[in-house]
Amino acid sequence: MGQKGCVLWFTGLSGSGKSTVAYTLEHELFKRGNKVVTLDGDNIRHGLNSNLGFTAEDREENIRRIGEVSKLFADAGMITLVSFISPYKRDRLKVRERVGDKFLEVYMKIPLSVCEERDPKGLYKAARAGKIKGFTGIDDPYEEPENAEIEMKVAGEDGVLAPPREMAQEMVKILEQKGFL
Ligand code: GGZ
Repeated sequence: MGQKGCVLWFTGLSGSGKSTVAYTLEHELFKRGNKVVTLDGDNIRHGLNSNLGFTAEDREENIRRIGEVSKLFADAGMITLVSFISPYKRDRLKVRERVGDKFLEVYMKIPLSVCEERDPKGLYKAARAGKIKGFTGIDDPYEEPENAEIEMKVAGEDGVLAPPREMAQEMVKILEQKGFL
């Protein structure tokens, strides 16, 4: 099978499609017979990190623990898909240094206006209304990656997203080219 463990670290705003693309990619890799695991808010923030909120300190600790867990999985040979906003550059850099050359950053470069327009859980609306404080992109910063290995963008000015399956297939190609598959 020739698989090498790695961490595919999805970063981007809430509603940018990180988890959708990660789970679509998980499915594609599973079909190919690869060993793959996905970490996201649903399986981490409700369990291992259930004592953490959204202050800068808590986000830092959230990302640190997720970085350590993803390193363990990658070192055990798993393709490890990780989907968190991870808004602070410094925290992402620390994980990158800790994981080493198995680390690939995937920036879901979707404009705030598009994420806010989609607002699948009504969180942006609540943040604008002041019902959620410190919401990323509204009153807490998102520090954009400058050298992400992979960038997923909207096409054209109308903000149309490529279907998740196309993005996932593109990522499979990139993983092959980089020698992880
Ligand atoms: C950002 C928040 C916040 C605040 C709750 N800021 O769309 P979602 O709902 O499912 O994704 C968001 C998720 C972000 O958790 P992460 O662990 O990815 O964040 S971080 O990497 O910054 O630690 C959103 C929800 O939690 N959510 N409050 N204030 N997102």
